[in-house]
Amino acid sequence: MLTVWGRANSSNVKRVVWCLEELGLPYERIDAGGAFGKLDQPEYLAMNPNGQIPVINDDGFVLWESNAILRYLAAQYGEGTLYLSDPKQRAVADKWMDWSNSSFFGVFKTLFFGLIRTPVEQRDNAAIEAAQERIITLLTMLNSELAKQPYLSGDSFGIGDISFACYVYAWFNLPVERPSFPHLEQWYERVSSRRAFKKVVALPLS
Ligand SMILES: N[C@@H](CCC(=O)N[C@@H](CS)C(=O)NCC(=O)O)C(=O)O
Repeated sequence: MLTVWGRANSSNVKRVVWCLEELGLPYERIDAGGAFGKLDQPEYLAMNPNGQIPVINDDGFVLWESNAILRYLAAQYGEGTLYLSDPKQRAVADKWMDWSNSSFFGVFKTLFFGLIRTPVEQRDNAAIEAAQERIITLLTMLNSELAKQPYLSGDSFGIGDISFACYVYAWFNLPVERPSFPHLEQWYERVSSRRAFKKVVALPLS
């Protein structure tokens, strides 16, 4: 059976588990990271020398980096559904997956870690405000893009949506002011109404 290592409340682990649920694949998830530790243990580092979650082992095939895992799972088990075979259509999802990890999370982490993991007296409020401003600029751009296509994977739901929606869940649950983004909100309504999202993603932030 396929095994996933990583605590349930990590956005990057949620991506992978959500994908497995969408594909209907049996899997076992083993807690690691955060309070569960293990990431510096030799057995763990032998699987992922980068010392982070998630990692999967699919019948002896070990893989880390959450977006690479999504691409593998979707190509191996969801060809034509979660990941399309046409290179141009596939590239649409790929673009948003890369954007979510680089442009978006590169800034969002300041907001998330600042507001959720840092005690009030230790917060860098100027950095948090600057990150909030930049995230609004990025989401304004994304909102315009979602006026042109229903999903980040193109015409239908796919791994581009799974990858980004875990961060958007966090955004909608942070104690920040949120301007109205109608197209983003409609997309979020579509993806968050999925059974697997409710089961895997909708957990308290920590
Ligand atoms: N680019 C990596 C990032 C992995 C990452 O940052 N993982 C975090 C959790 S989301 C981690 O391992 N943190 C240490 C911990 O949870 O103890 C991926 O997408 O898999």
